[in-house]
Amino acid sequence: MAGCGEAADGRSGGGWPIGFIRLVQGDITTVEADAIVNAANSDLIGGGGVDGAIHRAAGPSVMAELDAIRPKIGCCETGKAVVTGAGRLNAKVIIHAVGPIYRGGANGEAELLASCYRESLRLAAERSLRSIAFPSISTGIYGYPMEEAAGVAIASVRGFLQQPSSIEDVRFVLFGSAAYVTFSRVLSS
Ligand code: AR6
Repeated sequence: MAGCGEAADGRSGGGWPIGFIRLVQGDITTVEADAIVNAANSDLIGGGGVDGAIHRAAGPSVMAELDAIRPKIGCCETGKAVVTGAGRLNAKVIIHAVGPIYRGGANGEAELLASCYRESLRLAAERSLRSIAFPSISTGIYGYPMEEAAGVAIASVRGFLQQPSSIEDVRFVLFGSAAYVTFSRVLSS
C-alpha cells in the first residue's frame, strides 16, 4: 500500500538545500529509508500497533538490542528516543521514540510529541543519515487526536529542517486514508 498517495512540501531557503516533507499512505514496515521511527513505550518492551508490526517485520535482533539497552538506561523518557539496528527492515536503523499518552492536551502533550520528532531527527542527523520515515506517533493506542498531532508533527519537523543537517527526506507514513487526508490538510495549511 506504500506510495498509493503522496503529497510533498518542498522547501529551500538561503541557498541551503533543506529537506522535503512527504506524506505517504501505507505500512511503514514496507518502506525503505535510512531511519524508520517506531512509536514505542518507555519500557521499550514492544507492544501493539506500529510497534508490534515493526518488531514482527524486523525480527528478533531488534528486541535483543533493546534488551541490552534497557539495563543501561532504565527506561526511555517520554519525548526521547533510542536507536537500534533495523533487523530485516529496509533501513539502517530504527529509532524508537516514546510519545505521550493523550490526557486532554493540557498536560504538556504537544511539547512531548514535538520532542519525539526533534529527538528522532537529531539522532538520525548525528549518524549522517539522509532519509527518515515516521508513523503518526501517539495517535493510536496513546489516543492523541490526529488533527492536533499532525499540526505538532509537521511544525516540529519544519522547525528542525530550518537548520542545515544531513536530513533531506522526511516521510510521514500514514496508516489509512483518514490519517493521510488529515496530514495533507495540515501540511497544506
Ligand atoms: N505503519 C504505519 N502506521 C501504523 C502502522 C503501520 N504498520 N500500524 C499502526 N499505525 P500506535 P501510539 C499507526 O498505537 O499511539 C504500542 O503498544 C496507527 O494507525 O502504534 O504511539 C507501543 O508499544 C496510529 O495512527 O502508537 C506503545 O505502548 C499510529 O501508527 C503504544 O502502542 C500510532 O499508533 C504507543 O501508542
